[in-house]
Amino acid sequence: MPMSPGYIPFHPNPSKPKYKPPAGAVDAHCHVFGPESKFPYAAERKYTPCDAPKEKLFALRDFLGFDKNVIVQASCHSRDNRAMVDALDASKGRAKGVAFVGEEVTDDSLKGMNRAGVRGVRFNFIKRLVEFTPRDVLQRLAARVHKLGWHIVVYFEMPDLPELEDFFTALPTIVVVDHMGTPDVKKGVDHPENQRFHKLLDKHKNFWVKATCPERMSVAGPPYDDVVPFGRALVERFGDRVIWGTDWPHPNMKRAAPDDGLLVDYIPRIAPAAAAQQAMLVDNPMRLYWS
Ligand code: 0GY
Repeated sequence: MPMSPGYIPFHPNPSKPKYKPPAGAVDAHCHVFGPESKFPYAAERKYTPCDAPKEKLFALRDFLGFDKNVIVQASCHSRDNRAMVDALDASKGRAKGVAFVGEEVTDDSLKGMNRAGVRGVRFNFIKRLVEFTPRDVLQRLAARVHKLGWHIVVYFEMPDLPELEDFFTALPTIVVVDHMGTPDVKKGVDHPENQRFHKLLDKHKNFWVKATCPERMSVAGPPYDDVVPFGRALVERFGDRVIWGTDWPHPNMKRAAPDDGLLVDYIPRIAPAAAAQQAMLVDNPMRLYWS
C-alpha cells in the first residue's frame, strides 16, 4: 500500500472548552510523534504524521483541564516505542503507555517498558495501517503480556468484527476496544453490526471500550450530533468499562484536525451525569492504568 504523501497538522489554537473535567481526569487515548530528528518514523509506516512531541501534549493536557495521559503507540512509529517511553519518563508519573511490539521483543524489554509505565499492547487490525500478523503470533504475545498484568487494546473496523470475535474472546487479558468499535454512524445505533458489538461487551465483562473519535466517525462534523447516540449508548450500558481520550494529534485524518476544545465539550453530551463523567474520565482509567 502506498504511503500517504504528507500530514494534516493538529489544530494550532484549540478553543478553551466550556466543560471542565473532574479533578484527576485522564485523556486515555493520545499519541506522541517524534520529533523526527530524535525519534525517526518507521520505514514501513503508511502515513507520515506531523511531529507532535511530548511538550506539546503535556501543554494541551493542562490547557484542556486534564491531569494525566495514556499514550498509545501508533503505526507510524511501528515497534519503536522510544518516543512513547521517553514521554512516560518525562511525565512525572502522569502518563501511562500502550506499546506496539512484535514477537522479537525480549522479556527484559517488556519489563523495562513496564517500569516506565506501559500497561498494555495494541493489536492493530486496520488493513490500511499495518501488515497482517498471524493470530498464533498475537496469541503468544498475549500470553506474555498477560503475565505482566497488561491488557490488550484492539483497533479494528466494525465490519471485520464477525471474523475477529472468536480470536478476541479467547484473549486472556482485559481487551480495550478503540474508537467505539468504529461504527458507521449513517447506519444508526440499532443496526445489527453495532448491536453485535454491544452484545460482545454485554457477554464478555473483560471487554472495555473507548468512547473516542467522534471526529473520525462523524458525517455531520462538529459538534458531532450524529455520533452522540453511539457514545451515549456505550456510557449508559457499559459505564464502568468506558474510557475517553482526545486522540491528539489526530493522525492520518483525511480532513482538517479537530478543535480539541470542541472534543472536550462533547463529553457531557455522551455522559450528562456527573457520576458517569467521574467514572469515564477518572475512576475507570485509574483502575485500568494506575492501580
Ligand atoms: C488513531 C487512529 C489512526 C491511526 C493510528 O496506529 C495508527 O497509526 O492509530 C487511524 O488512522 O485511524 O487511533 O489515532
